[in-house]
This record gives sequence, structure tokens and C-alpha cells, in this order.
Amino acid sequence: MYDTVLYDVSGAVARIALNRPDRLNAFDDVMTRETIDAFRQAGRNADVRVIVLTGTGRGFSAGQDLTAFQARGADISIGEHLRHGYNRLVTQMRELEKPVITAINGVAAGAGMSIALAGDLRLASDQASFMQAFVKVGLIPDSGSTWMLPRLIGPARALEMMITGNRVSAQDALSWGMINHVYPTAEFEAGVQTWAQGLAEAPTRAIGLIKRAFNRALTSTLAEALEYEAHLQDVAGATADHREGVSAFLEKRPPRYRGE
Ligand code: T3D
Repeated sequence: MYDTVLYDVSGAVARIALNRPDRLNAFDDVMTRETIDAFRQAGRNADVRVIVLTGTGRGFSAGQDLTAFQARGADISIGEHLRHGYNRLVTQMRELEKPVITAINGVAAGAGMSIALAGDLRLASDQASFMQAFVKVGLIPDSGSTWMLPRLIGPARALEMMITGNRVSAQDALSWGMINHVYPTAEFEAGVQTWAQGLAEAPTRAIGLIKRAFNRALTSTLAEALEYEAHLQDVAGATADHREGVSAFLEKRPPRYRGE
């Protein structure tokens, strides 16, 4: 269905795989468009309760395709290109009211790293690495890296990565708090699957509302956060999954959440 992205749904799990392996899944405009469309499709499908974004081959994504970049010439505004492409994708991933796992199978560089960080849960293979490659081509970090990276690993390490463009291993990324878990290569797929299955059986509406509250709280005062929590808790408290969770607890049985 797509030229540069593999999309499949198995049970409640949608898997989107960036698929330009000979370019380490660098983003050209087609792949950006198709990735956005695949997320839109997964968001609209009520049966889908978790989305996994990964890469084929040995890379997660090497960021902007520099061949395409050069072919564009000098008259195109990079800012406009970001607004219509990566910015939409990153916003979509953060605002989608379903959990998004980024399964980082290999190198994540430039905008590819920003997109890896935009996942709600970041799982990496021990072959993965992270690079704020922007400075190596005379650019500044974009696609959300300036916002996300210091929040995850603190300003000292974030700025060092940004101004040097040095590559950081999955193990260092884990110990710095950039990602959630690292798996030996042979166990990576199974580890991702276990997480995806677990989240697919979770109360999806509550997770969507948690994302909303979490995103808002990153830029709000305590008073605003308290009020927003109270508002969203009314919504969560009216869901079938909330009723099921309480019943299951009282009946001493595992809950059966339907994402409703
Ligand atoms: O307009 C806008 O929106 C601007 C937005 C900009 C956002 C950005 O992402 S800027 C940063 C762009 N990305 C980079 O600068 C990273 C470039 N790539 C690398 O530095 C290296 O490839 C890696 C460190 C990521 C991996 O190195 P390595 O040695 O494992 O692989 P390689 O041999 O360099 O790459 C393998 C192939 O992929 C190679 O092609 P070949 O020689 O086998 O035909 C290489 O050219 C290609 N490739 C890798 N990255 C890109 C790429 N082709 C196009 N664009 C790339 N970004």
C-alpha cells in the first residue's frame, strides 16, 4: 500500500516500519508523508490499541535524506519543510491517544533521533545508537530534539550531544534516561512484542488521557496541572475500563480491558 513504509495490523498492534534500508531509512518527502498517513490510519482504527514504529535493515532512521535535500536547491525554506513534515509527524505521535512504542533497531540520527524520542516508550536493541547529527551538516537540532532531549537527559548531556554530534550507544542512552529498555539483538523483537501486547491489553482511553495530562503538565504550573488532572479524571472515571478495573480488583481476578 505504501512505497517506503511497511504497515500491518496484527490483533490490536499496528506496526509501522520505515523501509528505505539502503539509505538507513533516511526520510524523503514520500516516506514522511506515508509515515504520517500510517499513523493517521492506526489512530482511526478502533481495533488498534498500540502502535510500534521501527526501521527495516540496520538503521532506525538516519534523519533527513541529504540526497533529496541537495536536490531541492536553495530556494526552498527548510522551516516550511519542517512545518509540513517532521513537525506534523512528531505532534501526531505525541498527541495520538494510544501508546506509541519506538522500537529503535539501529542508528537514529538527526530527525531520525527526534522521531525515536517522540515515542511514549523507547525500546532499543543493543545495536542502536543516537546522534544529534544536525550540527555535522551545519544545522540546528529540529523535529522536537531541543524540547525533548534536555527534558530526558538534562541540559549538560543534551547540549554536548547537540554541539558535537557525537554518537551515543544504547547502553549510555539507557543509563542517561533517554530510553526505557535495551535488549540484546536476538531478544529485541520478542521484547518489543511483549511490551506491545501488554499495552494492547491496557485501558487505552486512560493511556490516551495520561498522554494528554503528561504533555500539558510539561509546560504548566502546579495549579494548572491539578485542575487539568481533575478535569481528565472525570473523563477517565466515566469509561467502561475504569468500571472493569474496579470490578476486577474487588472480584480478585485479572481485568479484561476493551479500550473503551
Ligand atoms: O528540510 C528539512 O526538513 C531539514 C531537516 C533536517 C533534519 C536532519 O535530520 S539533518 C541530519 C541528517 N542526517 C545526517 O546528517 C546523518 C547522515 N548519516 C550519517 O552520518 C551516517 O550514515 C550514520 C552515522 C547515520 C551511519 O553511518 P554508517 O557508517 O553506519 O552508514 P553509512 O555507510 O554512512 O550509510 C549507509 C548508506 O546510507 C550510505 O549509502 P551508500 O554509500 O551505501 O550508497 C549513506 O550514504 C546512506 N545514508 C546514510 N544517511 C543518509 C544516507 N543517505 C541520505 N541521507 C542520509 N541522511
